[in-house]
Amino acid sequence: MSCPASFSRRSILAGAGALSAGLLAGGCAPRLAGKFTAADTHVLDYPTVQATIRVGEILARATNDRLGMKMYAGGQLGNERDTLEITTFGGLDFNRVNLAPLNSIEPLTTVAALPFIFETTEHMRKTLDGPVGEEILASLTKHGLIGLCFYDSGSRSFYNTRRPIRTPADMRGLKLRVPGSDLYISMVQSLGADAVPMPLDEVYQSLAQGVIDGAENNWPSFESGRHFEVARYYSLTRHLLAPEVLVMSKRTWDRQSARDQGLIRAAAKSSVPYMRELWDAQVAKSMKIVMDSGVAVNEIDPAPFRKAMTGVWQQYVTTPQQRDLVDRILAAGGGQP
Ligand code: GTR
Repeated sequence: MSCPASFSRRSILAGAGALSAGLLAGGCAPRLAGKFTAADTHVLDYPTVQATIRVGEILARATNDRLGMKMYAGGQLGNERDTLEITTFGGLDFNRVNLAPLNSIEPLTTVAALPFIFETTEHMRKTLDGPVGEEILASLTKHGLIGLCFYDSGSRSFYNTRRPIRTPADMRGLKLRVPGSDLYISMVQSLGADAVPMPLDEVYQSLAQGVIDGAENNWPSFESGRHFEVARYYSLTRHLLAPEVLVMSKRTWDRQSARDQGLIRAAAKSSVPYMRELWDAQVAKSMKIVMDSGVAVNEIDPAPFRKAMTGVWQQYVTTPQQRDLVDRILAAGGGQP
């Protein structure tokens, strides 16, 4: 399987991460016989990476090594938008991404990325483990992706180099990085800040050089990207509990036997509790590293943030199917946001 030439060129032009010359030439991950390829933007010991590797291990065990997986971690194959495109074309088999890059591809994914839609982690887990989650995963099929499972991503909050954020007024004039998603841009703008879409791997440098004042992310990403070394204010808005998602290329999927498809789905599902265990431990570890470094962490009153962001819901929830999902998520959490 090879990637279309036009895609390779685009990846190269986009400077797709730290690809080796060989990978760049082909635009795809090299394949080992019988092994699937997988990509993740995070470093090897990050929970999403470890959980995806676990999927490969389960498959290898179940098939006596007939199936398996080679993981390209740390954004080796490019940022999430690039690797998603590669996955769609079948140049990559598995890809673990955040929902953000999928927002512009599939409107149903925006529902789980609405600010303050999930009350708690339990609410998020319960909803996405059930029919709502399955519907969102299934909506990816028409885009050439098989949605296998959701992984935790904790809650995202704002950090910056300038000041603690206590009310939306404190955000005015700040240049804040967001992932490349219109929804994220609108969220940040609704709070009065300037949104700067940018791949994750450019954030540290941009913070250090003052190109941006801050960003928003969960504890593990704030810590593992070393952003906390530069952005010394972390304000716990917890505006998003949007999950991560593990997808497979539909092209690869269609080549598997029904039995192997069943094994793949089961392996992905069984990696979820493992991921959550790793995730909870990682949040505690990252929180300690950040706190010990002396970052000023503050709680906020979420009410004015929720209020300022209601327009975002109106803007992005536009179809009956989205409204239905929103209603079911809210009902599972006990009512209105
Ligand atoms: C992280 C997430 C990544 C990526 C990143 C970002 O929390 O795990 O997949 O989306 O955020 O902000 O780009």
